[in-house]
Amino acid sequence: MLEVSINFKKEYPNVEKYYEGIWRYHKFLPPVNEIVSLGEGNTPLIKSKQHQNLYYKFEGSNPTGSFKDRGMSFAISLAKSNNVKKIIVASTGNTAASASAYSARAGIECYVILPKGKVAKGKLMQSILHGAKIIEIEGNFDLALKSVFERIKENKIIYPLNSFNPWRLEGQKTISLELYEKLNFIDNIIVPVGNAGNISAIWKGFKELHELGLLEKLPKMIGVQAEGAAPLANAWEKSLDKPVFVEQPETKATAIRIGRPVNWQKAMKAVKESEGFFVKVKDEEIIEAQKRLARIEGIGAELASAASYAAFLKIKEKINLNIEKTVLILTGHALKDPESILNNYL
Ligand code: AN7
Repeated sequence: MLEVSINFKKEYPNVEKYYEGIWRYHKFLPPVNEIVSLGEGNTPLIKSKQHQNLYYKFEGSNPTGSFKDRGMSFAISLAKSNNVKKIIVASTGNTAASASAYSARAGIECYVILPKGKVAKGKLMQSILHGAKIIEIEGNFDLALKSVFERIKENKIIYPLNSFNPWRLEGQKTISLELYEKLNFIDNIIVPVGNAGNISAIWKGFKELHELGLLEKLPKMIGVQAEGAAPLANAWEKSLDKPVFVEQPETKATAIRIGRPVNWQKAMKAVKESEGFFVKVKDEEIIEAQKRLARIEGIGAELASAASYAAFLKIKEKINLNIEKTVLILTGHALKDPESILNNYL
C-alpha cells in the first residue's frame, strides 16, 4: 500500500523545496534508495485559445522531449537502487531516447532495439548522443519487443524497461497527479495509444486519487490510434473484448506504429471502467491537427501527439464544450521529427 493521505498544499507545504517534478509525488511512489532525475514532470498545462474548457498537457517539455521521462526517471531510479547494470528496451524512438539519457545519468549500460528506418531522426539522434548500444532490426516495433523478450530469457542480467515493466507506469501516473492539482476534476482525457502504457498509467493515477477520497469524479479515458495501427480502436468499433492485432501497422505517426499493444488488457479496462472509448484518426487528420496546434496555438507537437487533437476535432460534437473540462495529452515534441514536417508540409 502506498503510504499517503495527502492534501498537497496543507500537509506538504515545503515538499517543493526538496523535490521537483515527479518526485514531489514520492509519497505516491514505491520507495527508492537513489533518485535518478533530470527534472522530468511539472510540464505546462496550456489553455486552448480556440476551444472552451480545453487544455493541452504539453509533455514535449520533458528533458528528452516526451512523457517517457516520467516513467524512465522512476524505473531507472529503482533499477539503480537495485544495482542493475544493463537495461534493454524496444522502441519506436521516444522510449529509447529517454532510456538512453537516464541510463547515461545513472551509469547503466543501455541497449535499444529499433525498427530500422522507422524511427524519427531526432529520436535516433538522442540514443546515439547519449551513447546507447543501438540494435536495428528489419521489421516493426512488435518484432523489436519480441526480440527483447527473447534476449532477457537468454541473458538474465539484462533488465527490460518497456512499459510491460510496471515501474514505468508508476512514474507516468504522475501526469494525473499534476492535472488534479491544477484542475481538480476533469471530464475527458484524450491520450494517443501505442503500446497502451500511458493511458493505463494515467488511469491508475486517477484511480489512486479517487481511492484516497481526494478526487470524487473520475474522467472518461479516450484512447486514440492512427487508422493504420488501430488494434484497440478497431476492436472497440466491433464491440470486441480483445484487440484485433495488426500484423503490418502503418502510419506516419511512427511513435504509435504498433500493432500488438502489450498493455492492451489494462488499457481496455481503463477505457471501460471510465466509460470512455477508443477512436481512430487518419494520417491526414493528424497532420492537419498538428498544423492547427502549431499555427493557431503555437504548440509544436510530434505527429503521434497531435493525434489527440485530431481525435478531439473528430468527436467534439459528443462533448458538451460549455461545461465539460477536457485535457489532451500532447505526448512529445515536434523537434523529434523534423523530416516529417519537411516531407508533409513542403
Ligand atoms: C509521442 O517510444 O512506444 O501507448 O517505444 O512516443 O504508452 O505506448 C512510444 C509511444 C504516444 C504511445 N505518443 O504511448 C516508444 C513508444 C508518443 C509516443 C505514444 C508514444 P503508449
